[in-house]
Amino acid sequence: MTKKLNTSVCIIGAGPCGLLLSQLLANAGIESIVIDRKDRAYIESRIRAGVLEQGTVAALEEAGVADRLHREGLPHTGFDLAFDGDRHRIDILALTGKNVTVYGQTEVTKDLFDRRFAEGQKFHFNVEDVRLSDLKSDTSTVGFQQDGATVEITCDYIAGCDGFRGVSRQSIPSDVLKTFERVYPFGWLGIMVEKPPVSHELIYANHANGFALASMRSETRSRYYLQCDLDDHVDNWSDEAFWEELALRLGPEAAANLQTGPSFEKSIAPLRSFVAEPMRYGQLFLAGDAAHIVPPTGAKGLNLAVADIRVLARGLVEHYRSGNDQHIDTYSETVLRRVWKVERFSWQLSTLMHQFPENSPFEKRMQRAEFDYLSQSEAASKSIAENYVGLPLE
Ligand code: RFL
Ligand code: PHB
Repeated sequence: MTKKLNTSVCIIGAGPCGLLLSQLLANAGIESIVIDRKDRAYIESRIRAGVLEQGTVAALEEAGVADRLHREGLPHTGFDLAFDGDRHRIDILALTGKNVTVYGQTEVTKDLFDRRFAEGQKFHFNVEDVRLSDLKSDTSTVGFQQDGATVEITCDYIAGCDGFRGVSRQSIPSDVLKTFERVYPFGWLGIMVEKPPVSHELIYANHANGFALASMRSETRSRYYLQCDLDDHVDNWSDEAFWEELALRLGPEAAANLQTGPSFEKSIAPLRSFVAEPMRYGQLFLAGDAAHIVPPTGAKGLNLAVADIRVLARGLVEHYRSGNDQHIDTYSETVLRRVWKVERFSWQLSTLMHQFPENSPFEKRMQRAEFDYLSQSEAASKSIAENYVGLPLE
């Protein structure tokens, strides 16, 4: 027996991208069904991004899910870059008139789930064997298995919001899809700890032993990262070893304020730059990590995903309201222009702030010269600041 369903937009993936799209569509009276191969509890517990651009906050406001963010989010007006112990503050507010907000992706996801559940959004969790078909015809189909039954959803459009390892991108024929990739020769070892952050603002540090980042989720919860080898393992890092290395890489001034304690999360993430083009194939639109990945150094992944959704939702709403397809027809070119600029920034900041095993003494001097230039030039600092707070939507 096949269970047959129909909707306007079938959204694959209940990460921040898919949830925000379903909310923006619902606000405009457009029906969607969201499917995910995991369940709500699993999705909500994934610890990831922490820094929201002003445009991301505006999108969450527009969606009507920013009340808690405004109560609990921490507005940040600057951050520090450190190089072998020297520190330079990028005053993003003074340089751009904008700020960023520290508010975890887990919280964004919770707020979106709460609202979607309260409004009766249709979800299918724990789906398996998802297949997309008829992408080039007016009615497309998403089929999957759930609790041993076959389900088929027919729809006008499919939103592929299923992350880097999802099925949507793979459903685009290989002679159509072009991919661009750079894999970095190191990872980030991250920990979360119930202790006040070492500094009120983020510190990105390049030390001879490797990169370190001091971040936070609140005034009592800190998030720290260390550059590590790709084949490293969390079991190689006791909390004590982590604290010792972090103190060394952040430098004595910051280390003097470091409050240590038992970590309650420890994981290693690889770093990658990746773009897939085009981001539309027939009735399928790709958005977020399904289409592009940035290394986390610029804090851009979630923000870029939200920017895609703002453009996609605008196009879909216009289609259903007035039959005007101009924005959905230009979706891929429009978002890709911004995607590449954000890829450039994330790659550049990653290149400046990490120790690359293949770097010669010349490249190391180049990194140092770039840091010195940044520290002395308002123009260079402004360029970093305007990218960090978020480039305008196209
Ligand atoms: P997600 O969050 O990966 O969600 C995709 C969803 O799709 C589901 N899925 C499927 N569902 C059905 N069928 C299939 N075949 C499926 N395959 C997958 C998955 O279960 C999942 O629920 O993608 P989305 O929505 O595009 O959101 C992207 C963001 O999650 C990501 O870009 C950020 O987390 C990146 N990122 C950061 N971004 C920032 O903007 N600021 C940051 O400070 C920041 N820090 C980070 C980060 C990512 C990190 N890691 C671990 C990758 C720090 C880290 C360490
Ligand atoms: C985080 O808090 O997880 C975080 C902050 C800034 C980044 C990356 C990750 O650039």
